Amino acid sequence: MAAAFHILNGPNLNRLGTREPEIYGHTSLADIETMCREAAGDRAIVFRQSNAEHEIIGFIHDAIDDKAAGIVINPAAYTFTSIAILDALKMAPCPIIELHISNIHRREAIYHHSLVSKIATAVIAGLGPEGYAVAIGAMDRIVGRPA
Ligand code: CA2
Repeated sequence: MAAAFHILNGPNLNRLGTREPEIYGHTSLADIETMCREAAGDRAIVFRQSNAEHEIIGFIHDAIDDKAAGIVINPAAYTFTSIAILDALKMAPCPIIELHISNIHRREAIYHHSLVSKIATAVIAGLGPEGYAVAIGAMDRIVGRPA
């Protein structure tokens, strides 16, 4: 069986679909998980969310220990602040897609400078919740690429 994709989600994303639909849509994180499982087909998906920085670091360590084929991460606000999450991601040997539901570059300046982008294989932003399915399709192609 193919190695899993780990889909990791940061703070407040457990509340998705409850406010600011003009930015984030009406889709809940549970809906997004279903969408990811459909997009992944036979490939195993580990789908996790935490509001705590240390738990997200633990999720990244788990992905490394699990020999994940790829990590898709929406670090939410930690995108812009967390050197600890950046350091954990640097240890991952697999491709990493940084994902944002909104287009962070169209928003206030505090959302413009991602620390994670420095080490991400690719960045997806502004496709709404469907960005997760796009990320899984892209990750499939990335891991299928010859070295
Ligand atoms: O667009 C994204 O996916 C973000 O990573 C979401 C973060 C924000 O800090 C980033 O700049 C961009 C914020 C998540 C807020 O979660 C919500 C929960 C409920 C309703 C609306 C948003």
